[in-house]
Amino acid sequence: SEQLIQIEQQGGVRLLRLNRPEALNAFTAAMLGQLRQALEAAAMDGATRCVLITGAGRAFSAGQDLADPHVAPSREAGAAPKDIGHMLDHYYIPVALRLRSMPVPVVAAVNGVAAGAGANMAFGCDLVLAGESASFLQAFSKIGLIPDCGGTWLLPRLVGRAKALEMALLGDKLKAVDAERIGLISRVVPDAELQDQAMAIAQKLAGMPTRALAETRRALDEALKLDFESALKREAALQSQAGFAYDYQEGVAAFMDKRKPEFRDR
Ligand code: T3D
Repeated sequence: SEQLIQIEQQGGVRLLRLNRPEALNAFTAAMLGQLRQALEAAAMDGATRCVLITGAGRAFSAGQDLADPHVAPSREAGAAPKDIGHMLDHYYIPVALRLRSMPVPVVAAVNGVAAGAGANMAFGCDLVLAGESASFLQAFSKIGLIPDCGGTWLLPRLVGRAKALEMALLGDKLKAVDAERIGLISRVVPDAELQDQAMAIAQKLAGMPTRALAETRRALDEALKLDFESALKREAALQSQAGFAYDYQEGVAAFMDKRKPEFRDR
């Protein structure tokens, strides 16, 4: 079957490339199914220590494919309206949840426009790099929808209510440099350097204590739901587990011996 997600392995990094360039990598059910499978496979593979997601062609992703007859409103008079909630429940939510619960860090290399669910998929990754010509837009409001794929949760936390609502209500394009300025993404780099810089960061993360990195993401996400004292206690519980792990022993030993650590926990 057609490879809507291209998969490559480079050392400890699993590269997933959204691959419907002729449709700006707009998501279909088949593509989201393949993305979910690719994430599951990466999570299962002990040799994969970081996942890098990017797009083929000139876009990262234009979000939901609006030409998909399963979700596009029918133009026939009297036709029953489509239940697009079904698409979210069965395709978008599993992918969004998996991205945020991966046992390894996830890096997005945003190579062009990221719209709607395409943008929010990127914001759900742990580190987001973008090329100078990339842009981000919520797009939903322009077609009568609300931000999904985590947009309502992610945006206010990333950039605060004012900028979140500006993006969600107007739905306008935000340039990569502006996205970096308001703290929406990690960094913007020259287009020609995006893939190499993103891969270098992914390789760096792959060489780090991966389990601790995934637990760090978990601790941060959980802390958002806790009061300060509860967060301190949650940190202590997770830190206690980290302290029993091989990587902590190896990290300290390597530091004392002034040598490069070889982490292996995942
Ligand atoms: O429905 C559900 O299941 C609920 C879930 C919803 C999640 C969502 O993501 S809803 C939001 C969906 N996305 C959008 O509304 C974005 C629509 N696209 C755009 O606003 C623009 O295309 C872009 C800003 C992304 C890019 O603009 P530009 O000027 O660089 O390119 P273009 O010329 O507009 O697009 C190029 C082609 O891609 C064009 O087709 P053509 O004329 O060459 O045959 C365009 O129609 C097509 N295209 C772009 N986005 C989509 C798309 N085709 C289908 N679905 C798209 N989302």
